[in-house]
Amino acid sequence: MRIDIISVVPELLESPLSHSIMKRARDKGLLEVHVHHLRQWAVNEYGQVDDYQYGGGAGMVMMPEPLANAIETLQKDRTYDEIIYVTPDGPRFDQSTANQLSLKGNLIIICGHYKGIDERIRQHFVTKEISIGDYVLSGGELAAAVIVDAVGRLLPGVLNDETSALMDSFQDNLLAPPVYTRPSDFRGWKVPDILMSGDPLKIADWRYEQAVQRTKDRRPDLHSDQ
Ligand code: 6GU
Repeated sequence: MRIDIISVVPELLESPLSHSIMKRARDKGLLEVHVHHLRQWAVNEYGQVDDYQYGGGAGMVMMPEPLANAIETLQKDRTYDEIIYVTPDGPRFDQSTANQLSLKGNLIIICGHYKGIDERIRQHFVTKEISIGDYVLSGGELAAAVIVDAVGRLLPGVLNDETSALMDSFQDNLLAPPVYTRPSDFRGWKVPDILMSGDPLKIADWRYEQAVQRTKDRRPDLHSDQ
């Protein structure tokens, strides 16, 4: 999978996408991330990419021309399955969206700043809008990093047995069960006997029951009786 990100603060994206599992995905060639500085497509020598909004009001708007030129430059080399705009007024990101995006080949992600991007780019270029939650960030970069991480770890070959996504919270709309490691008795707080039993079927049943109970208790909105 290849993801091209258009940003006015590319530095914000480098670190989160260069460590741990994202680093492994990129080193293995399973995930390619290219971050493009929007200023390359600025409208003048001052690097201008934003301007006052028509109709008045505080806050700048990202101009259509640099964004259109950035997208069209990228499109010269390949076709993109989605052009995503990360914005707090988009549909909320979840595991199901991550799963769907992990099946795509090439994506563009546009990171907004200031008051957002000119509406005409949303209408004529953007194919999918995503918000990562009901709160406002100062720019789309951290949201883009969240999306790339959630999608990148699902690509075949990125995770191994130890890190497998199959038991993650939210797969099957269930939260993950509790986990324990050594020592089996820590300050008198003991690991549940069943996990020490060596009986894989009983352990699997216990984990499933715990996952269901946790989901009922903590996230009744996710829980279904099926
Ligand atoms: Cl995608 N961008 C910004 N700026 N704020 C957000 C967001 C995105 N998702 C939630 N808050």
